[in-house]
Amino acid sequence: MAEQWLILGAGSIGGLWAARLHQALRAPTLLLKEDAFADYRGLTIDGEGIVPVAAATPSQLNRPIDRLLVCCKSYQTLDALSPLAPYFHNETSLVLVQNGLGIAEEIKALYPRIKLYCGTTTAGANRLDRFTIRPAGEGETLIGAFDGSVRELKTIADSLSCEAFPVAASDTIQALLWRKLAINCAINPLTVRYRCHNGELLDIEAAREDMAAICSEFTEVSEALGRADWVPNLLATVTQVAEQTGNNRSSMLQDVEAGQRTEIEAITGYLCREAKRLAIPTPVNESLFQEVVSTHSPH
Ligand code: KPL
Repeated sequence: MAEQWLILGAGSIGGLWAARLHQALRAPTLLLKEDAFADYRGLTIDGEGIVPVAAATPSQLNRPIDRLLVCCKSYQTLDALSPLAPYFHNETSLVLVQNGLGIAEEIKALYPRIKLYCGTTTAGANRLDRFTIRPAGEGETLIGAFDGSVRELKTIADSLSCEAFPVAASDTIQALLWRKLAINCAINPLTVRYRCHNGELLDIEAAREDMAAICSEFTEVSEALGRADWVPNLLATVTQVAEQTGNNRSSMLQDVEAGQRTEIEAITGYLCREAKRLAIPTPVNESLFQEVVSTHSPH
């Protein structure tokens, strides 16, 4: 059935999304590695019980992939896609929803035939253990076409949308992803440097100074790329997000505390690579990148 989605990445968002689509009778299938598949008995949604989303390993697939939702971490994506590539065809739609930027370009270069969409979500969820997810507040999930073509965008967004996990089509997705990148650059690595909740950054003078410097470096790169109007008044926006998510520990701080690899390469690293290409100095972002990579990213 063309409507069915394969979902790669059973983390907090991918798992919650899969469970909601299953409950809405859309019959998604989780793609799991062999070891995870052996232990899999369904997803548990905290407070609701087990949701028996179907699962398969890439080696069990043996059929063309029509629709693939990718929610894994940026640094896992290319390796996770390679065993699936033999099943891609001209009509394969791939929707990428993850923190950071840069992976979509790599996917498009490796698999130019597929139809690529990108998304961003503010839906909240925490993973309690491998297959247990605690929903943490409804959010907005938006999806747009990677190359700007919108021919089937609405059909794709509708097929991923259900009452408990609403998804809408966006024709400004590149601007939204750029703005999200800016917010993540200005909050996530600082919560690692100062080991604090998002809101506490605003109470620490040195952190406030760093935040202002990150925003001004980000704005300079945005201007050089002709994207200044995607991030107007960036410091005010970041301050507001830090206040609104004041009690959160950022995803990067959570990764560091769990001893897991962070997404710094796709967040601050992406900005620094763009800045280098444009010969724009970004010393504050650069120092945070080095700090998080060297101290906290096991490879
Ligand atoms: O997206 C986030 C993250 O932690 O990755 C923010 C917006 C900083 C909220 O915690």
